[in-house]
Amino acid sequence: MTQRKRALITGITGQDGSYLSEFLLEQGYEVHGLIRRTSTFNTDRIDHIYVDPHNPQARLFLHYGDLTDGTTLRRILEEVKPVEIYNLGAQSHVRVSFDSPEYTVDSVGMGTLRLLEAIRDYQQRTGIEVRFYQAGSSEMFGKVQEVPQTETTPFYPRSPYACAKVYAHWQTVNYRESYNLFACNGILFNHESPRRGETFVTRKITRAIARIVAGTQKKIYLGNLDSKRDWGYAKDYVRAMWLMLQQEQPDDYVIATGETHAITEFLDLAFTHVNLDWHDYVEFDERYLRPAEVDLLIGDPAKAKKQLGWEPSVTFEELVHLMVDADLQALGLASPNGDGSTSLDNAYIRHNVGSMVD
Ligand code: NAP
Ligand code: G4F
Repeated sequence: MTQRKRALITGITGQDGSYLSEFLLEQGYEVHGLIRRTSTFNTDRIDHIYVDPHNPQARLFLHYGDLTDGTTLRRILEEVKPVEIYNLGAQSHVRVSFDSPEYTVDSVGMGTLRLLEAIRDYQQRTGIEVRFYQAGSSEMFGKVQEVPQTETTPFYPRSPYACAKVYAHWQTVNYRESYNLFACNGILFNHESPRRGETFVTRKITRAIARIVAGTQKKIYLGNLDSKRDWGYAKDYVRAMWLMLQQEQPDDYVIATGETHAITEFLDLAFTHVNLDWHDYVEFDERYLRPAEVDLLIGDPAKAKKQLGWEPSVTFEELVHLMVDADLQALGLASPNGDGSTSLDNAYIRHNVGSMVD
């Protein structure tokens, strides 16, 4: 019997880690994930695919560790012996990175270096090739030098998070060129889903809508509504990560939809989906402003399309609707009826919301 391919994922408990785990399990992989020890459970997004490791059917295994702890990374590599490593772990919130710059740079920048060093050492000693994926970000383009952004657009990072991602990007290139490591940078533009962290703007909006409809929230407080993002669906984006590691040669790829939308457009689509007007609910709060903003992101995914055969499968409107539907459903307010619309009783919404905002 041939041995299953073994993958290691840092950040397995995050949005992308959970979708990538599902995807790799479907492809027949044995999946190992690095999880942080926390005082409360942090495995909500992967609980549904976790099987007790004593069960012979188990193919998902979790290991305590942290990207700030190089010793553990080395030990886990020795134990797991993965052939593919996906480095998704990060303090990934841009606004928070201004409050915690050192920790952000340690986990995002130095964490990547620690992992690359561990892989270099492991590969040199064992002769086993390990393929490495680095979760790069469109935030690296920051104050954009070109529209749309491609693999050759110069970086101009505008936050501690983005600076750390640029560092991680170039270390990945450097290990590829210096040590012949099969290392790829994905430069992924914003990607969202019902599993998106609750403090990122899209999920903050869709979650608030569900609570407004439920009558448990009256207003939503947001910062800068003028910035534009190239938003795609996370499930599509994890497929691109895997495709990069299946190529003959390691390379770097922009993964994006090629469309950009303002936050106000997201608000429009999301609120009108439940027959509400966002102007009645959105308030400004300067706490959500950033010391420096990234105004416009729009990626050109032509290289990924040509070389990986990758294309997004979900439109912006579908994405917004599926996120709103999922948050409504989570509160027992609606169930998807297959055509992207909700089976919400609009009279019920008007009744509940009306009584709240009057
Ligand atoms: P996410 O939901 O915030 O997940 C981040 C993951 O990293 C979580 O599993 C988190 O663990 C883990 N983590 C945080 N600090 C860590 C540390 N010190 N050591 C080990 N693990 C740590 O992020 P995501 O949206 O899935 O994004 C995945 C990766 O892609 C991140 O590197 C992000 O920066 C990058 N990226 C994301 C986007 C996007 O639009 N989503 C776009 C471009 C790039 P806990 O669950 O314990 O917190
Ligand atoms: O949803 P955001 O926090 O995402 P941001 O900053 O674009 O970063 C995300 O995407 C990156 C890829 O480009 C990833 F690398 C990164 O890890 C993360 O996943 O903010 C989007 C926009 C910003 O312009 C922000 O200023 O929304 C604006 N915004 C307005 N009000 C807000 C809010 N953002 C948040 N999080 N919360 C607000 O209340």
